[in-house]
Amino acid sequence: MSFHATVVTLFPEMFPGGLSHSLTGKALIDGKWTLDTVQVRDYAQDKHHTVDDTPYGGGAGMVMKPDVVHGALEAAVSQGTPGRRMIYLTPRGKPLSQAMVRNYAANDNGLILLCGRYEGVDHRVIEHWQMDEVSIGDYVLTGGELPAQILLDAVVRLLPDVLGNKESLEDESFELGILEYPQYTKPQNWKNKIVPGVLLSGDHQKIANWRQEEAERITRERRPDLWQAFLKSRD
Ligand code: 6GU
Repeated sequence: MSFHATVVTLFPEMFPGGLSHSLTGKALIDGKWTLDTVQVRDYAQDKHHTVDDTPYGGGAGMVMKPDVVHGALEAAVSQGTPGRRMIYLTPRGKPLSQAMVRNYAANDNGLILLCGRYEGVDHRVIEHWQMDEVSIGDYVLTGGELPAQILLDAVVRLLPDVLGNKESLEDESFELGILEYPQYTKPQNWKNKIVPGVLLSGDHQKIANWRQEEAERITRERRPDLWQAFLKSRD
């Protein structure tokens, strides 16, 4: 039994999309996780296959109908092991963090991901299924399909035996609470830009110290929010 993702969407042809490449694609082929989709439109109730309607209270755009989305979610639930968390991708959601990703990856059963389009989904369905509402950041996209792929990418790389090198996991930004130090490779001189000498010194302690200082400096400059949390975690 492996981690099973079911994506509920009006655009199933967008999947696996980016997830069919690189590490996540290899892991998919190797059966370390599985993916299926549910086409929301298949659960429309009328001959025109209507999936949306105007919002109560007025305003722009359309809202995905609760009965239709509910039917699609019931189908999704029946396609996997009981006990999967259900996530609604929406810009109104809680911002996705590495801590949340770790949590989702720890549930062996997998996930059900609902992708909103238009102005979103009737809120009663979200409440009924007690879904987590998750956003990938403070900007607006046309739908939840790309966010669902981003969330799955972040989760799948944490599944057992997906990432070759365990160390690269432990060392990484967000696991440590700060951003990563800059990296360099050959040639040593490129367009008259020289690789920092300490990296060629062979002194592992000096290299580790330099990298730590660089990581802290860049975090202080770019992410005062992470920096404050990092300082707090140290005392
Ligand atoms: Cl999850 N959905 C949409 N439509 N826009 C977003 C988002 C999600 N997260 C950030 N922007």
